[in-house]
Amino acid sequence: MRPATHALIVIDVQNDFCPGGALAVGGGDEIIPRINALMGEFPVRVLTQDWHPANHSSFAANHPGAAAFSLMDMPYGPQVLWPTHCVQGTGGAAFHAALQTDPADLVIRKGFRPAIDSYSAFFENDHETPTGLEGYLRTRGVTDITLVGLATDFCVAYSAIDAAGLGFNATVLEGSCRAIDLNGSLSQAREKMRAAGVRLDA
Ligand code: VGL
Ligand code: ZN
Repeated sequence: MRPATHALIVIDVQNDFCPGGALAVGGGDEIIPRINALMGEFPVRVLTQDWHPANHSSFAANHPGAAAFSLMDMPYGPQVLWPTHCVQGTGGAAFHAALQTDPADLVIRKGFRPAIDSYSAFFENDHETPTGLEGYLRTRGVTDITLVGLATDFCVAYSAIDAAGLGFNATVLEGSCRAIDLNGSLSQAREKMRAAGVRLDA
């Protein structure tokens, strides 16, 4: 067991990000057995859930004529327009059935405001609006955060970079993540994580 100050954050292991889902990440379900095992090693365990209303502004379908995976300028910066995914209360938004959710201390939902996306578990895409996770972790005395889940180059990377920026020791276990890799986004995300002081481990 790791020290009491170490938290595991499991990012978005939901049906829509796994094979057969609306925004499937290749091999997304392969990481689940290792994540289940990791949960037994950490005294603090948090799951995140991408949780969008049907009218969410990150969905291409809500912008007539816009193609999925195109970029749109939002008041908070450029935003990828995604296929409709992880709609609140749908099967696609549910955790994958193989993920053990009982060991989780906290489930944090993000992306529920229609006008703004939230890749990071800590801040929405304006890099300002907090999710509340920082307060939870600090009040539990957490100093070290290990991140796993989906997708490496979006929600995992944004969460890890924010964790490092907030002063946590942040490690991403890349073997327990899978990437979308949209136009080189994986190599870019790895560069940005390294530059932010995130440790990348297998
Ligand atoms: C994610 C795109 C849109 C993720 C969530 O979990 O990485 N990516 N919403
Ligand atoms: Zn999303």
